[in-house]
Amino acid sequence: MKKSVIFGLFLITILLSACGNQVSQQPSSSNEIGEETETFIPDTNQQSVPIITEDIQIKNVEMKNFAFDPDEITIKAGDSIFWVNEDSAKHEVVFSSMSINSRLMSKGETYQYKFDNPGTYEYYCSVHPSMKGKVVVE
Ligand SMILES: [Cu+2]
Repeated sequence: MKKSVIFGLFLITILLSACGNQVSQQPSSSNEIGEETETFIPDTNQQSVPIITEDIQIKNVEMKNFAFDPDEITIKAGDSIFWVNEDSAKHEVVFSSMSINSRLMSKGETYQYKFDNPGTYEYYCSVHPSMKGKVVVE
């Protein structure tokens, strides 16, 4: 009798913790922004939505496992990219065509750049030249 009660409590604890994990895993920092913008576009009820939030967007690019994620990203002119270094190694965002660089970024450091002009902008990491990324500005 006692054993079955303890076992039952044990099961409930596992189930609760499993549910808790699923809930906390769902929001991803990089997906959140994308999902928000997708829900904004088909919304024809624009009366309550300020016009500014439609036009200004910041998209995340993670520097993870010696790669940019996503390595190619499309934004609109006036949008910004927000790079976050998730690696313990240092990384640097370098746009050779624009003589722009983030300087070396340690883990947790971020760099943001606003792209005003349409075009395709390739970049790389100065420390790891095989780390390459592309920003397409429409
Ligand atoms: Cu690097």
